[in-house]
Amino acid sequence: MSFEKLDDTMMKTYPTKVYRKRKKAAMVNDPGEVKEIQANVRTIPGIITQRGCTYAGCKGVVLGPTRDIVNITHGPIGCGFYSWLTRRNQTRPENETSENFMTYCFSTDMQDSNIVFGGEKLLKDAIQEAYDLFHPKAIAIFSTCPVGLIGDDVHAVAREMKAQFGDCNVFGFSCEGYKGVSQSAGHHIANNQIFKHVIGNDDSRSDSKFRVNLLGEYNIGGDAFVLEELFEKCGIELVATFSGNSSIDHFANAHTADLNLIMCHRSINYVAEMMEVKFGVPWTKVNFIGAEQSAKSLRKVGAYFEDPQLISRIEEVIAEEMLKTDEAAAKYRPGTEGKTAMLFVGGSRAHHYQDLFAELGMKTLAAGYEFAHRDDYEGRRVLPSIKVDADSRNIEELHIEKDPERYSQALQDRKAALMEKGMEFSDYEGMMAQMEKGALVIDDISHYEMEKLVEVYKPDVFCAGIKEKYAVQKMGIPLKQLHSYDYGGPYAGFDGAVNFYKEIERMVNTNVWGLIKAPWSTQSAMSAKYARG
Ligand code: CFM
Ligand code: HCA
Repeated sequence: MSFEKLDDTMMKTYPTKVYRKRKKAAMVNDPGEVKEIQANVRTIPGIITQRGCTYAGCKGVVLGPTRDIVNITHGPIGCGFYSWLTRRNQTRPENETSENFMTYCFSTDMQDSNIVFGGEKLLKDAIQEAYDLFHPKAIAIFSTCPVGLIGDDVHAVAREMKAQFGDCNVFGFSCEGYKGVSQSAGHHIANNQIFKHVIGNDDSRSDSKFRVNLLGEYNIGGDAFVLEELFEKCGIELVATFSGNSSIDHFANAHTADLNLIMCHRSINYVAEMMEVKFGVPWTKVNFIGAEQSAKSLRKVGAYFEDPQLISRIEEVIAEEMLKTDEAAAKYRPGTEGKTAMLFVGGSRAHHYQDLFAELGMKTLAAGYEFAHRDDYEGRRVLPSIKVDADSRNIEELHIEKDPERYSQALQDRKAALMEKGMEFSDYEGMMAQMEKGALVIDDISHYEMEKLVEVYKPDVFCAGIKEKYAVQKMGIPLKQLHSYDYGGPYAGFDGAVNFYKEIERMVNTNVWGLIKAPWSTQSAMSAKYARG
């Protein structure tokens, strides 16, 4: 199938204006000549997108997995309810008496009268109630769309309550769902506030030699548990994970770590950059999805510390773990070799999981992100802004168009500082450079485009989320959720790779979905009836 043909079937049926816009977001990949792709722009109204909202990115994604912050959603109950553990982020409190609020859904449950007369009083009462009931170390407030529209000042409320309690950190997030174009704006807001209110509050540090943070690992299906064990085996101390299996205490002294390892760059690069500017902690990207990538990432840590003992311990661990993954790959590969996959997920898994499919001998025909930025695709730093230390907890952002001189000076300083530490300024691998020539790359794919892709290419497995799952399965193709992992996982690290191989081999060899025929595909009367509504 040529792309022209696909273009005809998939896009040309759009109205001209829509076609012109969508065409910029879809292309045939050439790893040798990575082209500019349209990303992080507003979804065209009327199109069914996979995307979520800013509130989801802030509350659900970045802060949600922390067990001992009482996370209060200020808004109508649905926002709190639908972001309540649906992401399958897991946690393990230190002991039976340790706090874990993740099983609760805290919300102010705004009513019409609060919209009309204001919701600040309601919010104060909710914060007071949470404090009286739990005496938590911290309470976070998350604004939903109506809060922004009526203008409740959640930050003023937070300051007032914090001063009143004296022993509880209270802070707010202006993460109204409509801000920005996707979840991505919510990540940024979350990163800024956690940096401003928490990171750096505790300077204590252990005397272990290799201290790292893992950023952008949210412990979906237990991924972080696997990585914690792996790091421990290698003798590497994990100071904080942002924010899988995490506690606010870990965040508070994260700045004492020697190195930041970034797993999901899209959601947390802001924290990494701010920690680099403010506390001098360098960062590098890692990928613990797939056996090869896990080994490569561990070696990267060894190389950074330049410690012969650590390096040889890491090699021992890799050799031991690889025995398991090689054996499993040999077992499952006969059932997966030559099969095809498509991956359309948020901002990093649509890239990372391609490595696992490659280990199964499977080809990725098409992939794309919901809300990633150009750098995630193109692999080069597209730096719209640079963060500099403004001598306070607020890191200042310089924008190239607003302040070109200071921007270029800051850029030079950043490059020089990194080179001094022996690190590259563009230590980066984007999705496109690693995908095959001829594969399709599509940003913010629409539901309609997805259906067309499935119709034309008939992949053996489609990877996406809950909104896509049943539509794709009704077309006879199995769908693996790469957000929640359905009910499976963990898939990270070596143990995770073994789980994934097994699961995918089972799915691509199950023909049950192909046996399903929707009644309207064979009975025209039925289709007419549904069309009438
Ligand atoms: Fe990063 Fe994530 Fe992802 Fe993401 Fe998400 Fe997620 Fe995802 Mo769902 S932080 S970008 S905003 S890896 S929640 S754990 S699965 S879309 S690809
Ligand atoms: C979100 C959370 C989500 C949604 C998953 C899905 C997640 O961004 O709103 O669409 O199935 O991973 O839980 O990405």
